Amino acid sequence: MSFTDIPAPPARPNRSQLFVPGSRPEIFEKAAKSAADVINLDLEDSVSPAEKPKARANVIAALNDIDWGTKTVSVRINGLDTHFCYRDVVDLIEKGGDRLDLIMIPKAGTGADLYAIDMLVTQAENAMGRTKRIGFEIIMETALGLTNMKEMVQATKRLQSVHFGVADYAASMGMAVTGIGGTQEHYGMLLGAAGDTDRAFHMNDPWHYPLVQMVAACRAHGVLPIDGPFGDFSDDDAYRAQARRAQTLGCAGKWAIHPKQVALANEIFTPSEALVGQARRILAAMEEAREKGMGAVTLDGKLIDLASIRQAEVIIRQADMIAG
Ligand code: 1VU
Ligand code: GLV
Ligand code: MG
Repeated sequence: MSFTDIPAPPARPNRSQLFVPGSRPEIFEKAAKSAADVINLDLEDSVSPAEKPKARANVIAALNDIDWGTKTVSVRINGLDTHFCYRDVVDLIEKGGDRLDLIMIPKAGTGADLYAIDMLVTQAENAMGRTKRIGFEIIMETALGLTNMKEMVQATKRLQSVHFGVADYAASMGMAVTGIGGTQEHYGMLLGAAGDTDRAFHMNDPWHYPLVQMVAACRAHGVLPIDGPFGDFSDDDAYRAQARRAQTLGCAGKWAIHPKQVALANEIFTPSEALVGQARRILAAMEEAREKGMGAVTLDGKLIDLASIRQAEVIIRQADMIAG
């Protein structure tokens, strides 16, 4: 290990993060009763500009009046390039009571963006005598944000999670894409040679690179990496596929932009019994190996060694944390 300490990420489940437009207060209770780990009351892109003040008032009322149980409650504020932003922060803290856990900063581009919101939040918290400190989430969803990931994850101790905002990312990168996440049929390579018949088309994943950049920056600094939205909520199989690959790459959860996606995210980001069982077998086999003075042994015909312990512990820690 490096001599540099890596803090542990927040020990709370973030498998499913259900988004609710702030302009639809009639569905807030449904969100509160859902099985989502985190609720995002949105003031940004699901709310039209004319509705922003009303949505802000709805969200403040919901923070005060609705029983959110043990859920983590987050509000996505408007971006730093809008005049809605400062008012969102100030009103949430001055009028929203103590229930709010997190503020999500969209389109974060530099460490200074987080610094600016931190300053505003700190002033408002101090003025209100708020003792429960608000955590931050940011969305990596611009070319600038991608290139400044390393700086952003170190910008404030308030940061708890980074989210991959695939829709705005595509726009910011100038990608010729209309859907929100998912397979992009033109992003691939033609196999074989000119003149071959039936040349196979090898599909690639256009989201792989930013996702891995995000996961690495997060995991190096004790921040949770979360995969963002998948727009086609009628396609459960495609959602599962996207979520599974995000989990395989190290993400701790994924957004749900419709309530039916909550169960899918919880299913995928809860380690299966089979996986937990295998992790426990590895730990038992390695304990036996240790007693015999060995660091590398064979389990099911495959090598396991001290690194296998660390892999198994990741899975068991996650399962234990979810079991509560
Ligand atoms: O069966 P019921 O009538 O009792 O309930 C409906 C509906 O009210 C409810 N529902 C929700 N409940 C909680 N949270 C939600 N987000 C939510 N959405 C719907 O579920 C029942 C079935 O609903 P539906 O299939 O009739 O869906 P609707 O036509 O009402 O709404 C569909 C959309 C996609 C518009 C809605 O789910 C929604 O607004 N989702 C969140 C959108 C959002 O927050 N976007 C921002 C994050 S994504 C981003 O920024 C970039 C892409
Ligand atoms: C989320 O905000 C996105 O742009 O995908
Ligand atoms: Mg966005």
